[in-house]
Amino acid sequence: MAMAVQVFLGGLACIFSTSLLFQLLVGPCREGVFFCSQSSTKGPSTAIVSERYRTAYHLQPPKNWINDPCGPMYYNGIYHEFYQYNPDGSFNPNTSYNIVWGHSVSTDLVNWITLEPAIEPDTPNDIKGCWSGSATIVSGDQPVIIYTGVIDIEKHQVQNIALPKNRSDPYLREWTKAGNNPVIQSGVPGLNSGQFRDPTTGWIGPDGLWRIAVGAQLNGYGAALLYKSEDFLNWTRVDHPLYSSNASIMLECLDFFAVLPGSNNGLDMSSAIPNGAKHVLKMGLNFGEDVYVIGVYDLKRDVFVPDTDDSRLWPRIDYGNFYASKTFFDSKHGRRIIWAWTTETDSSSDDVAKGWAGIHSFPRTIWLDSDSKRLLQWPVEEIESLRGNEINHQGLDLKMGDLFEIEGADTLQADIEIDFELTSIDDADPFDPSWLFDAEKHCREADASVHGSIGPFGLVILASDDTEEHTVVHFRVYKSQKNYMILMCSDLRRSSLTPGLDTPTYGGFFEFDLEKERKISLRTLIDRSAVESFGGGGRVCIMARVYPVSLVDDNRQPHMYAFNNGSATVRVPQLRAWSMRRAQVSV
Ligand code: DQQ
Repeated sequence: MAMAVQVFLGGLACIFSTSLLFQLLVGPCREGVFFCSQSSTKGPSTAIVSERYRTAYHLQPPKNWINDPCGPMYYNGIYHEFYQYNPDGSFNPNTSYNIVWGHSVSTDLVNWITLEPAIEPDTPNDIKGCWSGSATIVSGDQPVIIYTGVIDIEKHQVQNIALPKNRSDPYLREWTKAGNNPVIQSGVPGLNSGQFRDPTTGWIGPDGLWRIAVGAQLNGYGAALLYKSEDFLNWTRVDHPLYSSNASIMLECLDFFAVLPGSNNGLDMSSAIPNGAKHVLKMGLNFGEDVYVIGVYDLKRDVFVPDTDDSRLWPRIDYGNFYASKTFFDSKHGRRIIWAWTTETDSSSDDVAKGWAGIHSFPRTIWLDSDSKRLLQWPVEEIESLRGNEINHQGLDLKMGDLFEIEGADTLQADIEIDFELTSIDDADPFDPSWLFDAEKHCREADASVHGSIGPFGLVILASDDTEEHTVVHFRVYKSQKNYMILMCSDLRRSSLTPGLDTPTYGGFFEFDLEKERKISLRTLIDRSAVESFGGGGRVCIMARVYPVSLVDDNRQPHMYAFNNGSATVRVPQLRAWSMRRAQVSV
């Protein structure tokens, strides 16, 4: 390939283009590639314990361990986010039985005030831990939390209610547990009382009664048990589950909500749901995968009927490090918002040394595509208040092997929006439907260094000067029988030279009508150790955690590039990148 090296100077688009440089940046370590250092001995083992990795605009409390988001709600002008929190340190409190509901409040979903924990294990109904749950605003003005209490060291579980002590406190700082707790006990034939948790937000059924679902293991399978109540305090079980599946032995952190195809207005589950709405059941499968199923809520039978029962084809809410997600209806803006827990991918001793572990993904608006096949997600627009100086490029042509350095933004804290326009789609490689069952494998095998007809193209971010460390987010385009299939990957295998980190390759496919729309968009939020990407307008989302040694060792800015390594030239009609200011996430 011809050697050409270009840089962006004084507003002129200049592009690096050498096969060697290209391989150096995006290829995984391969034998015989002289610059590729497989060994990770360069990085000090304590490299992770650095303030440089602490995120600047993703929610986390000042210190300690957090996991699942719990009971998010908007009430009287304030957003509330509760979360599983370990008051004793930055380790997983699973065996110390002391997990509480941490509490943060915000007026804009960007800046947060950390309050005292809202619910702590101090009654026989939750003495071994206050686990996940939800908030419902009953009768328009009464917030009610329903959560799982762990009652003994065997981790038997019951469901409890907590109410604000003083509704006129704008922050709802103190919560009182209901006198009739537990409001729901296990006691169901075939139910494993050690796998019975995470009650959903309530919704009103056709008979005017409240309903909630509780995740469970029933007769060895995952089930969403259904309960009804007139007053939200006294609950009776409906004799059949809302849904059950053998896709997992347990359904964790259920979420059930209605959506209108093609409309990004959210629907309030406490009100009547308009005709034409679909329902979504979000389930945590196999203790680590958040999948969703679109379907119909059959009001007569009071069951959820999924559009497909084939669990192998259920899409993930996010194909990366993203679990225990929870949505809520934001009545201020009439939208539905989702967020999730994102783990650290270092060791637990590193977490103890850092003094913090776990963040929440940035809040995203979530809605249903017009064809009712896919949920779309996009960071809430309030994020734009953090945008600082902007870099803007137009009309770049990326030929095979081209790398375009994006300079001038803070590459450690950035928001990048880039469109890739396909000049020709005739030569797309054929799609093999079996790839749908393991997109990650496909991302590993056909990584960014492997030429394709259309793609790979995307971003190389958090790259060290010598490029030995870098993270790649990229697309490949395939032609299927009916349409085009786009693979989106987030490849972390070279994200850090520190040994012992979990550095997977994440991936997901989405269908896209390239005949109609030739542009595939990529938005990536870089927040130090968090890389949160939205492909195809939010059809596939991938959250990732990375800890490049070079950030700590050199204390300098990493590099960021747009690239193309497919035969077809890809146009970039528009590339915008903003430096992101630090939010006040833990005041
Ligand atoms: N985390 C909570 C459980 C939930 C799990 C305990 C999911 O309620 O099922 O911290 O991460």
